[in-house]
Amino acid sequence: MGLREDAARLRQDIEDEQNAKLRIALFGQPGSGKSSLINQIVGQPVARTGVTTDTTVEAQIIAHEELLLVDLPGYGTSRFPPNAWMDRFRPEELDLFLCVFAGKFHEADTAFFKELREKGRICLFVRNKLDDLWEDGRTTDELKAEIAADVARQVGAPEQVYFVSCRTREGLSELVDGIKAALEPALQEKYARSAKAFSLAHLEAKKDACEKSVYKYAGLAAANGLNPVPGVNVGVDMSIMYKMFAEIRASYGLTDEKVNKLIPSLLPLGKRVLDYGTKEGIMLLLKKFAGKSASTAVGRFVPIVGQAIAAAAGFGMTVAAGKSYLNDCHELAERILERELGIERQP
Ligand SMILES: Nc1nc2c(ncn2[C@@H]2O[C@H](COP(=O)(O)OP(=O)(O)OP(=O)(O)O)[C@@H](O)[C@H]2O)c(=O)[nH]1
Ligand SMILES: [Mg+2]
Repeated sequence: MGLREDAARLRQDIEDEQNAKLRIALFGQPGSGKSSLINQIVGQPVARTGVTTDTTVEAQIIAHEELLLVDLPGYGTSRFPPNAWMDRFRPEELDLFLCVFAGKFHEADTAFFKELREKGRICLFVRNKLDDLWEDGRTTDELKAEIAADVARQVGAPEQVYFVSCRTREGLSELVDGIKAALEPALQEKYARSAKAFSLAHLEAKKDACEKSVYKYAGLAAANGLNPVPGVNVGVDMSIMYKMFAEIRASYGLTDEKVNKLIPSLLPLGKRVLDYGTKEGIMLLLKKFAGKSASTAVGRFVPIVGQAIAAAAGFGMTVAAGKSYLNDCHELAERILERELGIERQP
């Protein structure tokens, strides 16, 4: 296949990937913390939370990167008797469900869970407000075991229950890993790219998933290279490079606001991430890597980008620029997470 065909296929591939969102739905009793959990998964305050319940009647859909988080209204309430509810929400169009509860576990949730399982859907139980779990004279482990046994009894089989606290962030790393493990590989990559990392292992998975995108975008930018990079005799599609850089930054949650609030020792790296994310910055990086041929590491990506693109003049340069930016974003995110986790770094 020629360059033109490779580029058309790659463009379609990127487009399809972007359109195929990972859909995660949350259901459970009012006030159990569904909206708070959405904010934790995304790593930004995207959903409205509060002590008063505005009894949601419509599903609220929150889009974040490659994720669609669906905040479902109460199932089994008078307004939504179970059948009408099922007709309306088409669970088969959703990839994964989280049954969120706090305090007492409700039978309506079990009924919905069972129906989801019958339809072959993935559903995980999340006991939120772990920080509130307390009873005089009993240990937290005893209380957890009791809750898990209650869930198992109602469902009719042992079920893993994820105990989390949106307040202390305890258990969120395990939940995020559990969600990822339950998904098929292509969706795992989406999840790794879009969800906030609570562990260094997740951050590594994020890097791997982003790297794959870098090759795709770099390939397309090189194949579409109409605008010559000044001083370099190679054209690169700058709008594609710009999109790639913005997506990498977003995947690591490195918003301008977050970067500008960094502690002084991380600020230089933060500024680099912002500066190289501009059109001028990207141009500088491209020039820096001009003449760089695609390295041997490209090998496993050739089937993805195609032979013609892998051999294109600007490909080595666009890949190197993208990877350099990915490394910067990764390093910054790693330093931020290490601080959050209280890990000391040797100077
Ligand atoms: N202590 C504690 N409070 C929490 C936790 N998670 C959420 N909350 C609080 O619980 C209240 C309800 O949280 P929301 O996230 O709005 O709950 P929701 O399930 O979306 O509620 P509705 O949309 O009304 O159904 C808010 O005041 C939150 O701050 C937690 O882990 N621990
Ligand atoms: Mg809510």
